[in-house]
Amino acid sequence: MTNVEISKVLEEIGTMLELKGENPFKVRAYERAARELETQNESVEDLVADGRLEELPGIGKALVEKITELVTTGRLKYYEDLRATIPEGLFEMLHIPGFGPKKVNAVFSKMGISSLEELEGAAKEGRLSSLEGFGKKTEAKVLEGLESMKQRVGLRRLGEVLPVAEEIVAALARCAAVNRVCYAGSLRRMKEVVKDIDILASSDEPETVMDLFVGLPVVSQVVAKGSTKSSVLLNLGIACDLRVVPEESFAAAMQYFTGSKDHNVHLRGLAKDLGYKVNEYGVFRGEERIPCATEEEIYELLGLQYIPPEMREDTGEIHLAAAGTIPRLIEATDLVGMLHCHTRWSDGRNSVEELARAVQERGYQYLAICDHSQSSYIANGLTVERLQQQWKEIDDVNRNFRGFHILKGIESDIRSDGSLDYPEEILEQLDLVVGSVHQSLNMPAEQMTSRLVTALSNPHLHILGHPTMRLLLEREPSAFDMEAVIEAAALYGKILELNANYYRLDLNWLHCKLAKSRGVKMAINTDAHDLEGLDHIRYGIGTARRGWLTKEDVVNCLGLDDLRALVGR
Ligand code: DGT
Ligand code: CA
Ligand code: ZN
Repeated sequence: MTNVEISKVLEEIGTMLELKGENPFKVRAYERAARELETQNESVEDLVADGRLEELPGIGKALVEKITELVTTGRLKYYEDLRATIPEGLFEMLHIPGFGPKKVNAVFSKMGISSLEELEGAAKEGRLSSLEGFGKKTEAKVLEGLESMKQRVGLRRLGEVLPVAEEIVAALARCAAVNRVCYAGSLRRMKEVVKDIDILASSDEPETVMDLFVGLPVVSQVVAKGSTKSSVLLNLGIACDLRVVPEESFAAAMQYFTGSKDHNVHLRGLAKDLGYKVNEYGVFRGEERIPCATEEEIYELLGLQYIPPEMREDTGEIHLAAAGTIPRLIEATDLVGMLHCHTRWSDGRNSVEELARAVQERGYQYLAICDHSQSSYIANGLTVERLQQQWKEIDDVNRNFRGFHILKGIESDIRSDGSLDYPEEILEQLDLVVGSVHQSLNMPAEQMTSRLVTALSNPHLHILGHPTMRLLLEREPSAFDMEAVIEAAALYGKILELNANYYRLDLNWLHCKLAKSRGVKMAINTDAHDLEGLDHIRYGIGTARRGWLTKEDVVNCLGLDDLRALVGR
């Protein structure tokens, strides 16, 4: 078991104890132990094997026993027994935004509510607000949260789905009976959240391909199996459709099933005016098929430049294509620097050196380390003293690199009044200041707008981090006037972040488009807390392309000297 897996179990025990209203000290002990193991460099399995587990801070005898049982048997009786005593509905309630274990315990122990339905009933009847510490506002929030939960059932985040789709495509591509295979739909358009996976293959032996498809290990249930279309449910919890078409239809089918629907409707109208018919089987003039081997040929036939899938949302791209002015969208290889990453100095998993090596190996020329600032004590934010120690380490590590440079950055909290988290004389010594809101996310919209505008007007701030604070399928964006914030960024010459973490993708693609139209520069940042997090950059690139961004719009496409000049450092 990995450290993260073990720490998840401990964290869940903490949550379950809290759900049961147990002693807070006991709850904290598990939470603390979970954090300790998660940030441990050494493998917990090794520590158990060497009998050194007890040396870790906050890990007493009882915890040693439990962790040992867990890593040696892969199970933990205490955890399983605890879980069996808690109704499943209480776990579901934890997914309601703003509804933590304490509140769940309150409705369960005081009102006997143990399911989402009962909770909704109580809220609708106004009974919830009579509970101590609840009130009308909480009640309204619960209803709102339940509503948004219903909407997100059956949706998954891009970053959860794309790797699985690639695995399926790769497995099909290895089959000799398959000519071409690709995923289409919202996934190919790199939409941040998708409903299902649409896969398309061309083959003369569709049955062989379908047999292979329904037997893949990622499949949990076969819903329908035919020779042209099969539908399955994936372990991931969403559906996947495979359509197998003759080779001559492949390009048209790709175009059709990539969507979006609005783009296709617009395109078909255009085709009709030119005397063509375009559908999923091909392109036709009357009864005659016009051979098109690629999507490029289809667009060309209609007098259009090729339109990248990410742009196919019918927000003006067809006009650009007709005028021949589709921009060359940004690509992952255009990025030369990685900004906003975390190390062990705050809540990341790696040392400065490990992170820098990994970033260099991925082909970048520089890295800005931006750990959390002092107010973020939960994330182990840096006091001035620790920040200065980190600078020393960065200087030392920098001496070991050629053709690669580590910048001293920070992800400073933006406090409720819009101020940053360190005195000026510290801020001015930093190479790069990202400012982000992490607390008081729900202040009134006007107040949040002025908080962000104040931060943008601060001469020491360079980048506004994850501006809306949303977490996809989990937390709604904070309410504020986005136009005003973008205007302020333009006025003060500040950079807005496109946070590439697939839980965030913040700014979203429409905001990116808006920012670009106001001449505001963006930074595509992974906000990585471990090495795997560096690879989330592809989701940021996808979102940037949906927002029509080119490399000229993105500051980490600049060489180091140009970037320094831009931020005045
Ligand atoms: P989602 O909701 O994340 O699955 O989004 P999409 O875009 O993948 O939607 P989906 O899976 O319902 O359909 C895949 C593509 O097939 C869609 O992007 C366009 C095409 N399509 C599906 N139904 C229609 C339709 O009724 N009319 C047209 N023009 N295109 C359709
Ligand atoms: Ca789809
Ligand atoms: Zn942050």
